[in-house]
Amino acid sequence: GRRALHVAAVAEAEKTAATTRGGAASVPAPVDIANKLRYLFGRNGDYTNADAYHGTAWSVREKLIDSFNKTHEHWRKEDPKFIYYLSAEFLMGRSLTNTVYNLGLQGEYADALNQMGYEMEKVADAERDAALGNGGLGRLAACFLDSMATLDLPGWGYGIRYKYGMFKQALKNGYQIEQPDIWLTSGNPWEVRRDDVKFEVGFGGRVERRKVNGKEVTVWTPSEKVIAQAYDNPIPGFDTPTTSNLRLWDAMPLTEFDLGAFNAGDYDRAMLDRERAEAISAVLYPNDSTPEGKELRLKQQYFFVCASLQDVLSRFKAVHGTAFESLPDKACFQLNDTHPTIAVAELMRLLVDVEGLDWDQAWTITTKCLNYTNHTVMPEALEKWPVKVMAKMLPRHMEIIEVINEGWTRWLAGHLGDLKSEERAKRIAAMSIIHENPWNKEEMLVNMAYLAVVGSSAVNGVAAIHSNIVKDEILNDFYQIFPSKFQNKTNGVTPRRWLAWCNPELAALITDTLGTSEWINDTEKLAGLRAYASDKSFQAKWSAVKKAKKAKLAALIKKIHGDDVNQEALFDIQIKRIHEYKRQYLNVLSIIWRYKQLKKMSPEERRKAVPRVCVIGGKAASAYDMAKRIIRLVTAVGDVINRDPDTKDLLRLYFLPDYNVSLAETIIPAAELSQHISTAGTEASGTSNMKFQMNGCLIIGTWDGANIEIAEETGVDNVFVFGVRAEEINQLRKERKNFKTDPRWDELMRDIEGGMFGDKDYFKPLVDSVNNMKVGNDWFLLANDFAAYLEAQEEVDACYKDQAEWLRRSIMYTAGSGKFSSDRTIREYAEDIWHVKPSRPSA
Ligand code: T68
Repeated sequence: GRRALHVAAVAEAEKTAATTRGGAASVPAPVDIANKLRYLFGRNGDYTNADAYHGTAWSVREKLIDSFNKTHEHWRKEDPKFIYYLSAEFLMGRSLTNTVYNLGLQGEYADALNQMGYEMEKVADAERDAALGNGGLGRLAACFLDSMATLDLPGWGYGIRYKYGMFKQALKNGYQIEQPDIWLTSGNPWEVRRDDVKFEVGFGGRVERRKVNGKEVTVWTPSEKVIAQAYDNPIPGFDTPTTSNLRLWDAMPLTEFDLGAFNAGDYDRAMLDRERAEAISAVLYPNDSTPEGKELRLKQQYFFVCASLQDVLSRFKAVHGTAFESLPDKACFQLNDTHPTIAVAELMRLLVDVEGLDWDQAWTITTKCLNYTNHTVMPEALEKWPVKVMAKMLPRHMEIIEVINEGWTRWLAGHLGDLKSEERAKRIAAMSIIHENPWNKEEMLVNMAYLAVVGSSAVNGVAAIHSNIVKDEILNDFYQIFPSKFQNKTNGVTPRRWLAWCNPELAALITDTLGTSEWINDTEKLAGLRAYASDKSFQAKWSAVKKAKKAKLAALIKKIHGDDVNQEALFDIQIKRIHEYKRQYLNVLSIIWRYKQLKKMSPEERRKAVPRVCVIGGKAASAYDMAKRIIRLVTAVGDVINRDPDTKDLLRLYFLPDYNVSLAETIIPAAELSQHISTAGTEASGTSNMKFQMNGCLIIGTWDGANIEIAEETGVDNVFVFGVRAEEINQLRKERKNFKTDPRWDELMRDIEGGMFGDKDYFKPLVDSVNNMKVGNDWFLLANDFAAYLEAQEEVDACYKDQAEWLRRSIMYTAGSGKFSSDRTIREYAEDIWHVKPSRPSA
């Protein structure tokens, strides 16, 4: 069996010497994998796939570290300007496949595993996702790291090493339940703990002025201190010797270093301290929209920002001493949303209180170093911390923010000097970083977005329409004052993970057809596929790949739900966080409508219908009640449809639990239609839309976020666009009360309310949320877009019946996806905002 194979393979391989990307001769991969299993895990032959994964990963890790060391030696010598991407989330997913492909070791390791009796794909499947993020924002950060390394840009990510990442979602009787994501238990081969890199981070306490050598200094004495311990996660670029870094911080108690508490016999207090410290990096907040007003969340934010800034300054000082005026030539920071915005105050504190610079000089440096990306249009989602909370936890930072705000409002008063005093006071109040809570006049708030704008050189949105909304609405007051600060940087995704590695069959066909694999780091070359869009023999090959990927998804559905699905059916997918504004509910309503139509049809009519397999997946924030009801509606409707003998061959609906990065890598290549149907003006960009596009999946969507740019690149006529436009939304919301709903809509509401899918009472609030116009409901205008959506779905069916046309469009999607590589996005950030240049180590 496997054991004999394994022994033979190792013996055979021991005779030959392999060469790694680093150039160093090393033991052949099968021997190395066996060695890792033998000496790190105490195993000897007959491994499970999970064992094989660990052996392989620990073997690959060494090549990765060689590459990392070379890169950083090079960068140390060159001393280029660095970009530091500060993000509370990095949704990395799995690393094995990505690492071997990016390092060019795929063949070597696939062969090694084959010789040992294993399959790379199954082995890779044993890896747990690193789910240190909620959704789009966290995955964007991960794609950016891949592109930064691939483009040889000196840059690191900085974040938190959460012990528990995004919760695992399970279904129990069709309801979401959350389970902890215990991802580190079997060890993490992709990280390196840096025992020599740790910093103190303080909280609370008091602030005093003291005279030191005749100069007044501010001294902050925290009441609580923890240690931030660095873990490095090497990030391999593709087709380059560059391997950069994601440095994540783990929170540890100070008492491990000061055993005083133990000596004093205060064992339990010491243990409580440990727990309190470890809590800081214990868990990712699973909220992807509403800001979490908890103190622990602010602690997390300050924790990683404080450690990261100290780390950067200590490296800067090791080379440049205290010449801080040149800091902006050596370092810049991108704030991924407002989560790291305390960096504005922390950099000021480090420069003024710790390094002794004057305020004005420090302010110039700080604002030159920082930049801010906004990811949301929803005003309630913008972070605001109560002054009381901030003053207690970060007393010195609160003072600094007050001083920044005084300077800012004073400057504004001068700048707006021409306005009448009443108007001027109004404008200043509207832009004050510290302001009243509009819902509770007693409470003062620190507006983190305003702090980020005032403290940054550049502010950007993440798609063209979104950046315009940022300028014209969300931050319009600031835009009027600093028009040139505001930019657009349309998101992108890495074509490595999201096309080449997750869909190697399609990648091979593309490479074959274009005669080069250069499209993997020059996606504009995909445009060459346009010439083949109507070519019958190419269409046949294209379609064969899609079929093979659909078979894999069908196997997954079978594994999860036990059902066989019709693989000739149109695979229709909506995967993303569950949110009212993303309107999964609208999708379900159209599925119910389709079901009802099918029920009414004669057998002949049914024969003409386009069969569909609908898949919905996504997590609901644990406290987001309405989102959880939507999940239950999906599973309840699926239970009815999937069992109905009249319709089950023509329509299925499955909720795929625990949607995450690795599930996306299976689903996206198999998708034929994907849904991006947010209310116009609410989805900042979307990034899965780009992944689907790359994989030749047609889109049904609203004129929102990056859908607009995707449609422009693909050809607007190739996309199923429907619904009201962002410009109309405000007016339509005002007219809500007079809106006359479609009779089909009314019928569906009655069906759900009447218990067609059971759970009447549980679904009642869902019906009310979109149906009770008198109290201003249906905020996301599902009813307004309903008829247009059904019409667009009919167009989808008509198009699918014409497979030549469908395939032509599918090819046009991939051909038009060149713009949406995160390489393009990162090049734009590097040129327009960071002013960071590539620096590649020699191979
Ligand atoms: C997403 N935002 C946008 N937020 O919704 C999406 N928020 O349109 C965009 O494509 C993507 O960012 C990348 O720009 C998020 O994913 C969060 O996950 C989040 C997490 C914590 C707090 C607030």
